[in-house]
Amino acid sequence: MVHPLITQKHVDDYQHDGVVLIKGLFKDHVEELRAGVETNMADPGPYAAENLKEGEQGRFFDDYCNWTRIPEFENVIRHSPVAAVAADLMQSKSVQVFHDHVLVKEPGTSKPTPWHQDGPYYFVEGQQTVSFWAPLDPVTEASLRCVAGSHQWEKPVLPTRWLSEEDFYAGEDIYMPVPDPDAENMKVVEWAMEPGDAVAFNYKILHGARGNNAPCRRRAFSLRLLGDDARYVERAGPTSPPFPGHGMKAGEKLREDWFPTILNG
Ligand SMILES: O=C(O)CCC(=O)C(=O)O
Repeated sequence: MVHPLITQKHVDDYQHDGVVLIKGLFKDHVEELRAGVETNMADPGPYAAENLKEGEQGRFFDDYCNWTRIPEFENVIRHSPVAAVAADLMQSKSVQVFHDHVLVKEPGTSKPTPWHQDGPYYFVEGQQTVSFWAPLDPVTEASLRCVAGSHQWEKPVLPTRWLSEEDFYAGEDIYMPVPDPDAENMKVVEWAMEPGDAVAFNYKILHGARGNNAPCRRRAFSLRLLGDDARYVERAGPTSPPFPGHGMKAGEKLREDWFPTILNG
């Protein structure tokens, strides 16, 4: 039996395509998440970034790894259906928190979010991973766009810096160049979404988003969770997020005191 918010088809599609829409995942927590985003923007953490170059219109704010200091985020992580749904989708007994990410595009921000896979920026690898991207405003144009099946690609996609567009791990040649899914006729999935809906996607899924030319804000809360087989890996340089001083070694499970298990069934 899967969680009542989803069906077996969600699980099968997640395994096959690496991405599914979950209607209403955070429907009872929208106001709480909005309050958390307001706190986050009023009091940004050390990793907060503004992602527009001089002269670009609008505002594209992002920040991550704040859930331990923003009670609304912690409450949603621990007390919404997200852990149970994550376990079903990943086919995992355990669910561990990796981190949260807030991404806000104010109205009139035409800058797209570049195509990227999250996995290559992270210091963790595994088949059982899931990221939930949840808009806190109705969204059509600036919804998340994902390339179905890209979690099965043989080579990871080269990670780049969003603002400067530099390579993240300069000189590494294990990566494939960033493709252009629209020009290359890839199967891009995207949905018009209501606040509280979530796109669930594997860390290896190639994804991006258009700019927000709509008259309302596009606030999004993203939550990254891990399953049974996730292990720490070394990268060729500092990762994003960096988690300085983590002290983990290749092949270890992520340390429980920083990345707690929120479900173990
Ligand atoms: O919100 C966006 O524009 C992009 C989100 C994203 O890349 C993510 O949640 O991993």
